[in-house]
Amino acid sequence: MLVDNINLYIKAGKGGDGAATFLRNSQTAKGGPDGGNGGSGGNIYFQGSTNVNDLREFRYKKKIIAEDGVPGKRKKLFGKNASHLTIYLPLGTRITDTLSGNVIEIIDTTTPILAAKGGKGGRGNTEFKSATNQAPLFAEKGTPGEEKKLLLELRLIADVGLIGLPNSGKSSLLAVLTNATPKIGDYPFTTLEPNIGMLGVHPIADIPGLIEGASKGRGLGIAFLKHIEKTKVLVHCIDSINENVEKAYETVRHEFAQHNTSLLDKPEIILLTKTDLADESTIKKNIKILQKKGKRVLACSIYDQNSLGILKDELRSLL
Ligand SMILES: Nc1nc2c(ncn2[C@@H]2O[C@H](COP(=O)(O)OP(=O)(O)OP(=O)(O)O)[C@@H](O)[C@H]2O)c(=O)[nH]1
Ligand SMILES: [Mg+2]
Repeated sequence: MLVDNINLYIKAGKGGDGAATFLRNSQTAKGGPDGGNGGSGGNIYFQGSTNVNDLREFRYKKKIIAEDGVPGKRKKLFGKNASHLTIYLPLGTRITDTLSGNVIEIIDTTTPILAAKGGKGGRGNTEFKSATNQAPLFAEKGTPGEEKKLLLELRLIADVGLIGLPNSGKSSLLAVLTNATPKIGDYPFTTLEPNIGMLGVHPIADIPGLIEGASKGRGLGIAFLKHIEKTKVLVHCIDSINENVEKAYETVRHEFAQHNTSLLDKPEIILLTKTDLADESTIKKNIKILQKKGKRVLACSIYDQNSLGILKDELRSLL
């Protein structure tokens, strides 16, 4: 389970002030009131989106402020309404209004949720003209936009967890299977924090590589295993050119056992990665060795679309 907590301040736009003006032109020296109304301030909406996977963007963007409405003008000109702002959030985001305690959850991609309402535009003095007051000197002010201090929380339970030794191609796979853009590097421990991406409606997470002794704190340790405890399927990535694929497999399984033995019973696909780097006989030999584990064994390369298609189909049918 990946948890993201973010504090966010939002403020809708203020309504534009109404104008208090009087008609003046070459024919009219002392005309009647002609002040227009102010425009309304911009609303802020939340909307669920499957193109957003996490709350990363809000780690730096702490304040979101919508535009103000434009003030009214002379000649009964109305000020323009400000445009509204929509903030896209991943499905499953919980939003708590820290003042009122109200909680809403983003559950679909279709319904925009009004988070902060823009202020109303003030009426211009034209609207206050009456039988008893032909020349009102005043106009209304626009009202302020709503402002809120929110806590955004995302608890994403990945359906698929990509696991394996460091440098076995987990993040590369996440990048080709989903819309995620994790860091990829030709060295161990490129991934320092789990990444998540969506394969259709299914969240997939990669986690930092595990090494022998991870359960005793070696490498980045095994704390990240908690992120994959609730996944439905594990994809155990093993580099095709690893000289001892069985040892690679058992090393990771051994660290699982130290953390939580229930991980050992999870449905698992064993995936030989980077097949473009190995010759066919090595791949065949390694598949044979791994098949002895009694699991489904697949082989793929991020450069071989066909192999990725097979993997995707297999995952879809398991989910
Ligand atoms: N030729 C080839 N290289 C690959 C393939 N998949 C991954 N790589 C390379 O292998 C290296 C490691 O890839 P990563 O995806 O960062 O591996 P990782 O398992 O996420 O590594 P850590 O985050 O360090 O645990 C990078 O240099 C990738 O470009 C593949 O299918 N073919
Ligand atoms: Mg990685």
